[in-house]
Parts: sequence; C-alpha cells; structure tokens
Amino acid sequence: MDLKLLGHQIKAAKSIAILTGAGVSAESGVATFRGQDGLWENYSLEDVATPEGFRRNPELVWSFYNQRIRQRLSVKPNPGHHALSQLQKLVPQVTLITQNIDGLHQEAHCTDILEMHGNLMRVRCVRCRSKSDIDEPFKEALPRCDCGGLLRPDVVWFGEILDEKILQTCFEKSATCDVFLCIGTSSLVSPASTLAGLAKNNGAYTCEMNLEPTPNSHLMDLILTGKSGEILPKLISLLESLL
Ligand code: BV8
Ligand code: ZN
Repeated sequence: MDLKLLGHQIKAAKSIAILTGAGVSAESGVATFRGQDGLWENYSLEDVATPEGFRRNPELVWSFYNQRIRQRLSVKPNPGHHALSQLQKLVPQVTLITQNIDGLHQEAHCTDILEMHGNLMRVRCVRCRSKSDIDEPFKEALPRCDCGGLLRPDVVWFGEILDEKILQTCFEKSATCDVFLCIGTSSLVSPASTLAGLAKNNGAYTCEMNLEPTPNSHLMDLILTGKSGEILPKLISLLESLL
C-alpha cells in the first residue's frame, strides 16, 4: 500500500530529487560509516577524514583510502543502484544527489548526478591543485604529483567546504522538487542532512527509505523501512504498471 502512495506521487511529479548515502552501496558490500563494522569503527574520523588528520599523518590517511579503493574495485552496483537508473529512464527530471564517493551510481548508468562529497577514484595535488582520475590504489605510501606536490583524495573532508556550484544546485533542486527521496543515509552530516527540510518547507512530498529511523524521519510524509536494494526494484515494477 505504502509503495502505491509513493508511486502515484512520482507519477504526478514534474521534478524529483533523490539524496543517497552509504546505505545504498551497503548491499554491494561497501562498508557504511556508522553501525556495526562501519568504517569509523576502526578509524577515527578526525584522523582520516579531516585536513588536520592529513597534515598530521598523510600515510595513515592514504592507507585508509587505498583500502577503500581496493574494496571499491571489488564491488558492483546492486539492484538498488540499477533501479535508480531505471527510475531516471521512466520519469523525467530526476536529480541524483549523492554523499557517496564510490561512483557506483555512475557505473549503474545513472545521470544527473551531484557528488556532494567528491569521488574516491579522483585525486588532486595539494600544491598545483591539478586533478586526475585513478583506476587502482597507489603502491607508494605518499603519492606525489609530477610537480612534486603531495596528492590527496579529491573528496570533501569534515571541516572542508563543498564545491560551491554543486552545493547551490543541490539546494535549488531540493527546494523546487515535487518529490524528495532520502535513501540509505543516517542524515547526520550537513549540509546534506539539511536538504530534506528544504524540500519539505517547499511543499515536496518526502519519503525516507532506511533500515532504521533517522533525525530527519519526522520530516517525512512516508517512511519505507527495509533495504534499498529490495524496496527500489519493487518501486520500479509498480511504476511500470502505473505509467
Ligand atoms: C561543511 C567524504 C562548512 C569523505 C564525508 C562541528 C564542528 C565542525 C563541523 C561541524 C560540526 N557540526 C557539524 C559540522 C559540519 C560537518 C558535519 O556534519 N559533521 C557531522 C559529523 C556532525 N560537516 C562538514 O564538515 C561538511 N562541510 O559543513 O563545510 C563548514 C566548514 C567548517 C566548519 C563548519 C562548517 C563536510 C561534510 C563532508 C564530510 N565527508 N565523506 C569520505 O567519504 O571518505 S561524510 C561521510 O558521511 C560520507 O560522505 C557519508 O556518505 C556521509 C554520511 O554518512 P551516510 O552516507 O549517511 O552513511 P552512514 O554510514 O552514516 O549511514 C548509513 C545509513 O544507511 C544508515 O542510516 C543505515 O541505517 C542505512 N542503511 C544501511 N544499509 C542499508 C541502509 N538503508 C537502506 N538499505 C540498506 N541496505
Ligand atoms: Zn602538482
């Protein structure tokens, strides 16, 4: 029944904004951040996901990210990623805002993707700021740019500002959409966690898909509890019967 409510809202929507978090990649085998055997269980966020941590111990940060690069290369998009790609084919104007840096939405052929926190498979030089894509982990403990500068992952760490243009577009899409889906995120990290409130304040129909409640659950018109890799394919089958 609940899924039907969402299906009709999506069918009637002119524009849809979707925010995804690590939970969408969990069924691909990518570790989430929080919860049991989450990434922050074995590393402290301050040591491996802040500019201060990188300044203090860049080798530790690179061992953390090389491990995530290795894991990324061993996984594939799951049915939840593929369902989001099908959703974009079924209905117009679906913007995919992701906190994830794993690039699995791209691999599942999603489009209109806004990567709020950067991408694991891209690095940038701290000296000349040049960026380059990578396709494997680094062998050296401290990878360097041709200019001699230290390379860092091209991701947004805690305490760092997000790309201005990407952030503005996230705000604009969230503030003007008719339906806002919040999938697989603990809604603890800002500014990503503010997007649902923006959508709600602007009259959007809001839906959260998660295994558990989050600090944003009170903003939701509909809460679908379960795995995104199971709920989203069911949503697609329903939409195919409605459209
Ligand atoms: C900023 C990139 C302006 C790196 C990430 C106090 C002091 C200083 C700053 C702050 C402060 N208080 C708040 C802040 C701002 C701070 C912040 O929010 N901190 C938090 C910890 C309180 N934010 C920032 O610093 C941002 N910048 O605000 O700039 C500024 C500047 C200076 C000072 C102030 C402000 C930058 C934030 C970006 C950080 N970078 N990632 C990397 O990935 O390595 S954030 C990191 O967390 C990931 O991107 C991740 O996506 C994100 C959020 O986590 P989730 O995706 O939600 O994942 P999580 O594991 O938490 O949850 C998974 C969920 O999925 C769970 O709910 C689970 O139930 C569910 N789930 C699991 N399996 C499934 C599922 N759901 C469905 N199906 C399943 N199968
Ligand atoms: Zn350089």
